Amino acid sequence: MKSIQLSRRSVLKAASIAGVASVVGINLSSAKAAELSSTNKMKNLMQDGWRYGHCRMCMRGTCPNMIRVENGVAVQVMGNFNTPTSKGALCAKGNSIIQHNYNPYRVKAPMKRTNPKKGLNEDPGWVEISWEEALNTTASVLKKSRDRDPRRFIFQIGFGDFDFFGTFLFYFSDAYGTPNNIKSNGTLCVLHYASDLCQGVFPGVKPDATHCKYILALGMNLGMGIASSDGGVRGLLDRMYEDKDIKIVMVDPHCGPDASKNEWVPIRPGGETAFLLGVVNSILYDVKRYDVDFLQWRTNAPYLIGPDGYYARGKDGKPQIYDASDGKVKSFDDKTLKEPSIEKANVMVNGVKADASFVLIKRHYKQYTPEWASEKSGIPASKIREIARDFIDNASIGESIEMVNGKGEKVVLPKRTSVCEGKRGLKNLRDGVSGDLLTKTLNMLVGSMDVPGGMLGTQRGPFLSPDEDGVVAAKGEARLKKPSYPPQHVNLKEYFPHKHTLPTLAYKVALDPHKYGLEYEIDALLTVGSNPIASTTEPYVVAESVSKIPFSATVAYHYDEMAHMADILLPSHAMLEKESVNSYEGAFDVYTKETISTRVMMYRDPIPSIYNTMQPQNIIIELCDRMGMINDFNDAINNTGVILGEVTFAKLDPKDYLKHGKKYTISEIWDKGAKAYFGKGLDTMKKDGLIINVMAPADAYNSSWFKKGETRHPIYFNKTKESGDILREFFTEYKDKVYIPDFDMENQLQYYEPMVTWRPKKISEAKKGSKYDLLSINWKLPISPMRVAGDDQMPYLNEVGEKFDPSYGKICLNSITAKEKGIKEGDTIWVESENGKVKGDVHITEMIFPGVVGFGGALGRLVKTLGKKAASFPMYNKLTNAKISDCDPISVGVSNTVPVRIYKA
Ligand SMILES: Nc1nc2c(c(=O)[nH]1)N[C@H]1C(S)=C(S)[C@@H](COP(=O)(O)OP(=O)(O)OC[C@H]3O[C@@H](n4cnc5c(=O)[nH]c(N)nc54)[C@H](O)[C@@H]3O)O[C@H]1N2
Ligand SMILES: Nc1nc2c(c(=O)[nH]1)N[C@H]1C(S)=C(S)[C@@H](COP(=O)(O)OP(=O)(O)OC[C@H]3O[C@@H](n4cnc5c(=O)[nH]c(N)nc54)[C@H](O)[C@@H]3O)O[C@H]1N2
Ligand SMILES: [Mo]
Repeated sequence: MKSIQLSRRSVLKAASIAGVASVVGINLSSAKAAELSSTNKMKNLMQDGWRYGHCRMCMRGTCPNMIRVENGVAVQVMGNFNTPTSKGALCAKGNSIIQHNYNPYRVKAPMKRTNPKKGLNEDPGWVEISWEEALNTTASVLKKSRDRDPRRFIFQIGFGDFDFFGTFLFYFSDAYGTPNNIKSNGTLCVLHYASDLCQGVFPGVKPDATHCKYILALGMNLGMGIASSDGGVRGLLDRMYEDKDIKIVMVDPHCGPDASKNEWVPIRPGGETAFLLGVVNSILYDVKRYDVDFLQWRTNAPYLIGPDGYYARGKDGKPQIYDASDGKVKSFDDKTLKEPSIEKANVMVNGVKADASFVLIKRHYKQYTPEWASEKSGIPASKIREIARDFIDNASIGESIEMVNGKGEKVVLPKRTSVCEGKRGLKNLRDGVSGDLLTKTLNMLVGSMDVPGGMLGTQRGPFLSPDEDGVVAAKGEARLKKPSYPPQHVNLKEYFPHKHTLPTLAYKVALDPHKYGLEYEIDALLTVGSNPIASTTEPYVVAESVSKIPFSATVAYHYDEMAHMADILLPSHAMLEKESVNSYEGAFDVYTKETISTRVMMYRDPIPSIYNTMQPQNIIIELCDRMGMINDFNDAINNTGVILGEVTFAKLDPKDYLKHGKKYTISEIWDKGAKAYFGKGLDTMKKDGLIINVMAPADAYNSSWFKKGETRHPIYFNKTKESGDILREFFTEYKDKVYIPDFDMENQLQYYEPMVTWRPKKISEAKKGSKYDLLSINWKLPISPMRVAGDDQMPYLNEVGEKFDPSYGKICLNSITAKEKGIKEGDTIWVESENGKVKGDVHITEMIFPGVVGFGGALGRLVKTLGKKAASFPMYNKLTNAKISDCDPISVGVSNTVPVRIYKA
């Protein structure tokens, strides 16, 4: 039970290798920060009551800021102007951070519930208690549960407190010994499988906007729609308005900020995979140009495939390639290989007839013409052809660029400048992984992976590594974890080896675990900054399940839905009161000139807390101590390493391991981690605020770390097929035992295929005249990306939202649809799906596809304890569901777009 396999951790492990290497060999210029912090301007500010910090008003948290404190009160905030990435900018969220501190709806002291009845409409009857009582009560229940069976406890975290999430992920559940570490952030955020499969990275890939010339984006923000100030958006705007040599095409049912400043190609929701198939088809059959060299040497396109759909292997067990230079079939790593053929068909390998995988790919995608794709997506065939041609014409196939690496050598790297990417709008659909894999196919057709101008992984440096077949080894969610019975984990992850997270399923199982084959029941829950009631789907089912768990405690900032259902509240410091370290590993939107090679380690010097609250990490450490598991906790850190940011983590040298019998504070732990990682501890960070680390340009590209032919990207997704075949065998063997509602094995497993096939789905079939005749969508807004930091409560943000964004908290309809339904601007309507209904006010706009009902912002609350305003917004997540038959079968992401009908309220 001790060594739970969690995908993120293995990626973290690999990341640490990259991290260490990037510190060696690379121009480490932390002296720069020291120099900057000693300038007169900064010195004067420090004397004036300013102190270093970094923002966390969204989950990025990578904009260093500064806070001025007067008589213990935070009175002013600004960005840290010494930061090379954010350059001292802050967004609206960042500017509202002081309100986060003085939010009147905070939990101000430890609380105990006196009303035993739990429910969203029950008054918990909070009574203030001491920290001693709160910690001892929680520790004693958790200890009892642990002694009985550690699996009976759920530890649940999310992005609400990303300071915590980004530095604490697994320790407590590892130390406790429960497999039930649940993250609420995932079912509506399934971004990861295809990037891991094709590029071996987590959380994903981003365009290199320093060099790229053409971005084809589906169902995503490139930055402006979410607006962090950490550098991506600025870099992109520079490319758009100064260099003027980048073309950005946004394929989306809704025209957000990025689309409005570039080309918006409106699409009917559900037609994304068809559109991408049409583009692939047009490249292969109209344009007929692609990066042959890349396909030959950096993908598995030449690998010969046998009649069973798998690599045809030679006598040595290795995949085989036909060498067109001498007409021989050779193992993929044969040193004499000169001209790998991607076109060879009907060649004999070890007694079977085989074709190069690219031959199969061309054959398979032949059926999906732009005319066919047009009918499914609502995008004209001529537009699909134009996009295919532009994608190739702008790709710079055959070009290269000279750069310097960390050893000071000049190296020549391929440069490819067309990229395709999708995010939640593409991936959170029934066929989301299929669509995502097609975006990778497009990038592989032009060779724009891990090269200047291409799609780059979050982890950079010598990160890619080949598996035994010479193809990128997946490190996270695309790595197959063998299915098994009986399930151990309350989210049934044993059946879904490539899932992201399954919080809603977990709470359904927790309601009746034995029905699902679990050998235990759930009797305790501890949550930090996570809210599966509001942020996932089927809120009332989750709430009912949470209410039935005999004991739950919440590390609470404010009285949100999870706090409302808890027995004990362990009040958390607000953002500014929390000490924190974080590391900037690259923007979440695009890489730009300033950000591509730069890592910034940042520190937050906490201001004195105003209420009887604690630093969340220290609450957990206190609990460990009181439960007698401090040694297990220390071991968990020694085993995992110290997490210093989303993907940066430091493995301690055994001589620096946390010692048994000693209770460390989180600051002491970070200090050790920072020293191990940067050779400098919290002292330096306190003094300088930042540690800046600049990589040599070439080293930022993974392709520069391995040679041609040494690590190939899979354009033929044999591993996806393999997972499906292994699952089929498993589910067939256990067919009388495994219980999953709404699960049809063949229907599910057909999606596990080596090449993408179009399949109709609920939303692509929704028709005029049927009960649910419209389609609903939802998007993030710059001022409300999620519920992180109580964004929906901040008066300043609500004011900015309502003043500047007409879609803020509104239900958007195209004028054609509004007219058809007899609805006017400002009318209050019900939006109803088969899962639930939501009421809200209408905004009529041309910036949405006709027939689509669009919800602006991740808003809406089911409790009134966060103020009237937060509770007044429509909550989109009531409309969706976590039925396996509606989710993506591989990532198990919820289909975030559903058929709906509307009527006046
Ligand atoms: N409708 C809709 N739903 C979405 C999304 C969307 O765009 N629209 N986005 C999805 C995505 S991409 C993700 S990653 C998930 C994220 O989902 P979660 O990981 O659950 O994160 P949040 O809902 O942002 O925040 C969780 C809870 O923490 C509370 N909180 C805020 N600040 C603090 C704090 O300082 N400390 C503590 N302890 N709690 C705090 C919030 O009020 C909220 O109730 O949401 C998903 N859900
Ligand atoms: N600054 C900042 N940046 C962040 C975050 C943050 O908190 N702050 N959060 C991060 C997180 S956790 C995530 S997951 C990412 C998410 O980043 P994105 O995926 O970019 O975010 P969304 O706005 O949820 O969805 C993107 C687009 O999908 C479209 N869409 C919705 N439904 C459909 C559909 O059915 N079809 C198509 N084609 N499009 C559709 C919407 O109109 C919207 O324009 O953002 C990350 N970036
Ligand atoms: Mo997310």
